[in-house]
Amino acid sequence: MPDAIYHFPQGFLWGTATAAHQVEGGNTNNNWYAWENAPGRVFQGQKCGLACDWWGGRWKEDLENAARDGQNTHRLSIEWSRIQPRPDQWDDGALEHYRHIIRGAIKLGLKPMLTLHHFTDPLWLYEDGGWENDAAPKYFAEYVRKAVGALHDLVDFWVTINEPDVYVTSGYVGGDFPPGKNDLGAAFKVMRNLLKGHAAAYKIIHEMQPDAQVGYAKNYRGFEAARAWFPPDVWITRFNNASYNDAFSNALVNGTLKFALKKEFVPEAIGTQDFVGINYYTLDKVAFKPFAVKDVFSRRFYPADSEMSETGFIANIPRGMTAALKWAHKFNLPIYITENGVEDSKDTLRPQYTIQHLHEVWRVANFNWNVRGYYHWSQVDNFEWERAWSQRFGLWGLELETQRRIRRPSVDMYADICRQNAISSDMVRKHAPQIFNQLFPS
Ligand code: IFM
Repeated sequence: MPDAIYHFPQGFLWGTATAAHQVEGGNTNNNWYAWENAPGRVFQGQKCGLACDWWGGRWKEDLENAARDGQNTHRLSIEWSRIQPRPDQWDDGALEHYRHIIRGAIKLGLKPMLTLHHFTDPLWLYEDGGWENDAAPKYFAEYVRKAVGALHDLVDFWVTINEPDVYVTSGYVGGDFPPGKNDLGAAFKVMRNLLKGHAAAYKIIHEMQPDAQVGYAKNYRGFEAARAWFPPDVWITRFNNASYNDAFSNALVNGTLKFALKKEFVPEAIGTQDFVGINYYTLDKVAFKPFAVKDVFSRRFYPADSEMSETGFIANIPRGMTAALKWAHKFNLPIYITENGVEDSKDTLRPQYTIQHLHEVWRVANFNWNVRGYYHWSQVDNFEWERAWSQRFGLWGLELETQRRIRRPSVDMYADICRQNAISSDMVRKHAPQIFNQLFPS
């Protein structure tokens, strides 16, 4: 009998999240394939290649592991470029293949949460201006109608678009994602078109499935003023929050998109989310930086003395999870943590990171905030976009050359939590003893 136990609400969903391009492999028909094959775009010229070979059938091994280890849901995505390889061509075989995978997940007891767009676009759309093209929301709506039409007897839990904020800032401001631009005008246009695409998808899904649960996955980045006593830092922190964290979600409430110093009314977006999906990883301190127009007058950095992930990408700051939940709570809708995790090939930080973040989730759930599920990113190491294979986010490791799955200690840590729907003192003693006193003060 453990000394103490933090229970999660009954019926809580426990899963992992993946995305089509990152795990499937073998797709040469989307913008990321083109990006990887352009010189200097991806870490050391690495390729997605076979990825985790889900398209070849290894989804089964990963989902069987997930189910055996106590998970009851899985968030996966489908790949637009496979379903609509050309503007005038649909591939029913690809849809049938997805039906096969989703049926497999359900059979294993994993409720599917299905993402319709996770960063990748078909090459034909990319070559026709991508989401800068004002026809993109209409094309997306056609794809959604086709895909949801084929899958709605199996799925009723949908994410329309994954992290529109990352898609836009990485592709049109920072330049790390295709098309590698630095153009605020284009960034605004793309954000607005993604918003229109989301709204159209929401309506199409509800036409077919009135009771469906539909949302989008928001990349919530924590921002804290570097000097809380210094008004310019406080002001620029608010500005970062408003443009990065609030823009898309506020437009779903009031229809007004305020982003990249522009504003537009998109009335069809009003009321188009049934839950708030949060992807939370880390938090920045923000200081006012005069004259830095390109950096929106901000210097962002991790708090001094933060515990850092393997390549320095993520600082372990669990209080940012609380900030994300507080932000989500104000929408008065069910909340799902649609992603959370850390890159850590040696699995030295992951057990502690995961338990600390889940402890924050537990805390608000016990104030009766409506948090209903948690998806760890990710089940198995996968292709990490421009950082390729240099970052390992899996509970399970992946040996690329052989496709062998490598069991990390975190597999048992997460399985214990999922099976018991709780974090107990015994679990913390076993998997992350260094935080025992912090979690269970005597
Ligand atoms: O791998 C990504 C995922 O595709 C979107 N959210 C963040 C993850 C880790 O960087």
